[in-house]
Amino acid sequence: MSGRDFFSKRTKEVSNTAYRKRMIFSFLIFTILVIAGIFAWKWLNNQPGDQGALKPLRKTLEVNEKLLTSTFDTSKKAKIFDVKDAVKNVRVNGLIGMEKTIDTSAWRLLVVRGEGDTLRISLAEIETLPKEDVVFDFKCIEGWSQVTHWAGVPLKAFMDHYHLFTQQTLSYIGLQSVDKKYYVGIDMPSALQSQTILCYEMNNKPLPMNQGYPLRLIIPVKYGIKHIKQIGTMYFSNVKPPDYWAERGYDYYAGL
Ligand SMILES: Nc1nc2c(c(=O)[nH]1)N[C@H]1C(S)=C(S)[C@@H](COP(=O)(O)O)O[C@H]1N2
Ligand SMILES: [Mo]
Repeated sequence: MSGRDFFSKRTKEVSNTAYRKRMIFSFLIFTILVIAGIFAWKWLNNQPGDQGALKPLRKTLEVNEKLLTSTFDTSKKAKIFDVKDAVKNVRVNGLIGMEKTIDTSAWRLLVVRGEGDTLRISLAEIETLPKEDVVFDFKCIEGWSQVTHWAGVPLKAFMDHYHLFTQQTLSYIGLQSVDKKYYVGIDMPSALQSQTILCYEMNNKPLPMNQGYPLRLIIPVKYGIKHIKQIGTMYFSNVKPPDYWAERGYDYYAGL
């Protein structure tokens, strides 16, 4: 039939059998799609977990991650605020792996340079290193943020001081709380970024115990989950160090 005929016949009533055929056909397609959907859902849920997310979902996260990290500009900085904008009542959030008290005379930062090769560094020693202030908008994935004021030694300056040069060529830094119950992995470009500090002061005073005394990480290009408090151990690796919140399904990089 010509195009013209076709259009002129469009409004013509379809016969009962043709109508029924179409109904059955549509219904079949619908049924097949529903069944395919159910199977896809079952398949997804039967997939093994991978670091807290179902494997195919974790794969999606990893693809996103590749896109983001390949375009990640290591010179990218967080916005810096004026000290007078910093809040005095700093929120306390997240007390996983936090000791109630820490004996500073006994505390040492353990820096694992390699297997069987660990530096033990006191707080007093860390305090002699170049100190930087960081005032930035601290953001938690729970949805709150506040401008806060911290100070400590830039992680890059710290690593240079202890001649951790080959370690800087590895892909990640792993950090664990003193009791090892909270732990994070940080990609090296973000760790070496100039605003990242090993922090021992808040509002010009020693860190309060529940804010991470004696030493915490402040890494303004990341969400709060990466700002580990009460650091006990630091190590370096080319494989992703275990990460407390990534294991529970959050994005490993948690970048802003
Ligand atoms: N050891 C340890 N560090 C931690 C956490 C934690 O539970 N334990 N929580 C993180 C989260 S989710 C946030 S938002 C910040 C909160 O830091 P604050 O208590 O100084 O506000 O600490 C991070 N560091
Ligand atoms: Mo958080």
